[in-house]
Amino acid sequence: MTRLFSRRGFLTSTAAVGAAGIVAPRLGFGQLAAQSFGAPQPSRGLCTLPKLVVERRTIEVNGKAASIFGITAPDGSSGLTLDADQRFLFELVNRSGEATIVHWHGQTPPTDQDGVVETGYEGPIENGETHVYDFATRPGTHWMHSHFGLQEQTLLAAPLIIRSPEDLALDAQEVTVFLHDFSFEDPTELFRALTGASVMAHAGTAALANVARPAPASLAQNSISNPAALALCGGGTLNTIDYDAYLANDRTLDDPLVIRTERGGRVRLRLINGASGTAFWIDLGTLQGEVIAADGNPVKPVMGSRFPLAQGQRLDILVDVPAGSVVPVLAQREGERELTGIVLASPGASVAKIENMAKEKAFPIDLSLEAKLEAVTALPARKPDTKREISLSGTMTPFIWTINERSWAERKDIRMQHGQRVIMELRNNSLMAHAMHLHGHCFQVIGLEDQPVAGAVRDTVLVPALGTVTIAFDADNVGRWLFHCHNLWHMAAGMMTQLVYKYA
Ligand SMILES: [Cu+2]
Repeated sequence: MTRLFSRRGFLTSTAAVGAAGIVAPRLGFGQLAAQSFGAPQPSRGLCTLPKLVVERRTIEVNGKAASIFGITAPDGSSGLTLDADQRFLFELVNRSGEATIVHWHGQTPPTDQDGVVETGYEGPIENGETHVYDFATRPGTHWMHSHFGLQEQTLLAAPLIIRSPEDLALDAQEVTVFLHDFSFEDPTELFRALTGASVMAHAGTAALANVARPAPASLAQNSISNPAALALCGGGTLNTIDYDAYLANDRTLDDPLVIRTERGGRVRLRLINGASGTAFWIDLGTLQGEVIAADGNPVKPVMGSRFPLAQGQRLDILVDVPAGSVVPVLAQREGERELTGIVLASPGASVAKIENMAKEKAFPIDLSLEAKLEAVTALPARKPDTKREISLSGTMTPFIWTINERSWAERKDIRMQHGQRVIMELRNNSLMAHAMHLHGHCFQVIGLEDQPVAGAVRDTVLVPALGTVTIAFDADNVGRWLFHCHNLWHMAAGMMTQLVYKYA
């Protein structure tokens, strides 16, 4: 685990490719698409490309072996770190034993390299097959995860860090914290307990919604007494599933990752909520941290010690660990007491055991931080060309979640024109919060409830139960783009649609 986020290996391997004078093939997108849909490909010289490998691995959770997925970088580490001047040029190799597709969350590639099957550009990568990806990177703290079936729940997910020249100049030790929720139950069983639906083995996540039927009352009753008990909280519902563990960099607080501080104790935390069904409060205890980026995009600094982080979101936080001290960086499950996290420790400081339960239950995550965030680089000022109202709805029983009253299977595409400034008012009519993620674009948060704001530029925003959040973006990346809730269970039960625009 100490090599988890090492980046040297990759830099060395790309340097070696360059030094040997081997020129990687630059495929046109037509070629890429053709290759994507074909039978298993012969190597055709692509062996010169660095490989990202999707495979199974085993970790220990609560003292038991757990078989999960992973995405392994060329240097053998989990996850990937690139410098901003490097293209994302990889052969994605599927050795997982089943079909998959991997989405580059936070990147804005051409639409046919987004790593999803639902928009129709790419087919699934069958076991043993590869896809090649080649696009300019967007700097920041991002991640990559399966967009296929329920694989994300089984940790087919990893950090994807792109370091800008400013990051490299910042004199701080970089520590990536990748949060997840874990269950020993098969995700298809968890989903069946929620919906009463069977799950097709070979399907994009959205296709699961095709088989999600309203659960008969008896099934809904059963699901509540199922080991995957539904956690009901107050009038609304906070957590869909009670997990067996909450992980930070694959570990629980029984045996957390301990990072010894360098450079006078200045640390840049790159926090990623890769959990499928859990939102967290990041808790720095008595220490004050400085938020400097949201979803990889710089924000004007905001000080604090407790920060909400919805599914799919990222926060970069600068902290100064005083000499001789130990600072747990904790993540508390919203509405509950469970904790996970890592430990920052000064050299020589002794690390005591950390409780894995907070003294008190956390509140639901909210917009308290969002309201303070302000983009360093806002969208250029211009008049909007079109405004859309988007309604988010759904219920636990039956377990069906919709956008504009339609599930993915029955969706009406949201159509716009290339070059438009688009405003979307996201109105949550349901009693659960939704972490809404737009593929292929960054949007700016411009309204929280009735308040106009000049908020963060990001790709995933929390819309609280019965709340309204307004976002603006420029339709500058032609194609078909998914827009969905990043609670995997909501997405699988229909909460996804598609934005569509062509070249004018
Ligand atoms: Cu949702």
